[in-house]
Amino acid sequence: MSLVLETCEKGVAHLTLNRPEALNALNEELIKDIVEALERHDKNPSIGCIVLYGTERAFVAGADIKAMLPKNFVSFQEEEMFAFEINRIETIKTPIIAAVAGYALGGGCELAMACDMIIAANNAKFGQPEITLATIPGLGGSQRLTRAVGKAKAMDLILTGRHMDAQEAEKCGLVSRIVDHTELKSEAAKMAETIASHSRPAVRIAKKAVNVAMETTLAQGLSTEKDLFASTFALEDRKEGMTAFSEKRKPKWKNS
Ligand code: DAK
Repeated sequence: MSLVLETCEKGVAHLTLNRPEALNALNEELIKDIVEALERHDKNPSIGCIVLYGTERAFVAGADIKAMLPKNFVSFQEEEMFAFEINRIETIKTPIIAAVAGYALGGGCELAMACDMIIAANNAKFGQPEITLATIPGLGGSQRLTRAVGKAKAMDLILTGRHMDAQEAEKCGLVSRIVDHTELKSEAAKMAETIASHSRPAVRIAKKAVNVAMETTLAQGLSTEKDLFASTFALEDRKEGMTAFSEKRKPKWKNS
């Protein structure tokens, strides 16, 4: 049985991580199920956005420490553990929202950051506490957190191992918005449905454009944006969007 529960509604795939007894700690099975579900929904033309949820107590409390305990230096040289799977999330073209309540620590914070945006419940706690285990972030935390919040805050979090609350996470730009924990699901669904209501290929191009900004120089990014912008003019939907505006009606997307 999968450790990810799935429902689909109004063009949105809702994926709920279901290993509550270990606060959704990531093991091989859970991460495999997450990536398999993401890749399957990414190929489904009726899905325009994906939301990842945990429980109210924990989004994900990190990689499974008990499963990592027997590993040694050679294990990590010879096997990827699930670093490979986390990197596969980067290849998903459909936008992914991490809807975080409770703990998003270590690999959990890294999983949320591998998504396209994070919406946080007011009880969310983020952190990279690996230093308290005498190790360091290994699923992108030292890189993605630093890009998201800057060097000073990333150093503070990674070297102290402290948890950061939702307010601080929003203030430093890690999360896009905070909602009451009772409204996390409905607010995430609303946000996802809005994204899914737009032209699917235009959304994918917009996601690509923003991601380029994280990887390149301003000059190269602006040049890529120019090309991507021009590419939207090859879409039937672009013509429909501008025609519908001129005719004061709602656009009818063909997603082509
Ligand atoms: N792993 C395994 N079990 C965990 C867990 C984790 N990360 N977090 C919680 N649990 C389990 C607890 O052991 C406990 O299980 P039982 O004792 O009931 O069997 C249950 O979940 C409830 O946890 P607590 O009793 O501790 O609950 P509290 O409310 O008191 O505390 C807490 C919640 C989240 C503050 C606490 O559980 C905690 O500090 N958890 C550990 C957080 C942490 O250190 N996370 C970072 C882990 S290191 C890589 C791959 C992966 C990684 C790196 C590299 N490569 C492939 C290169 C990732 C590393 C990490 O994420």
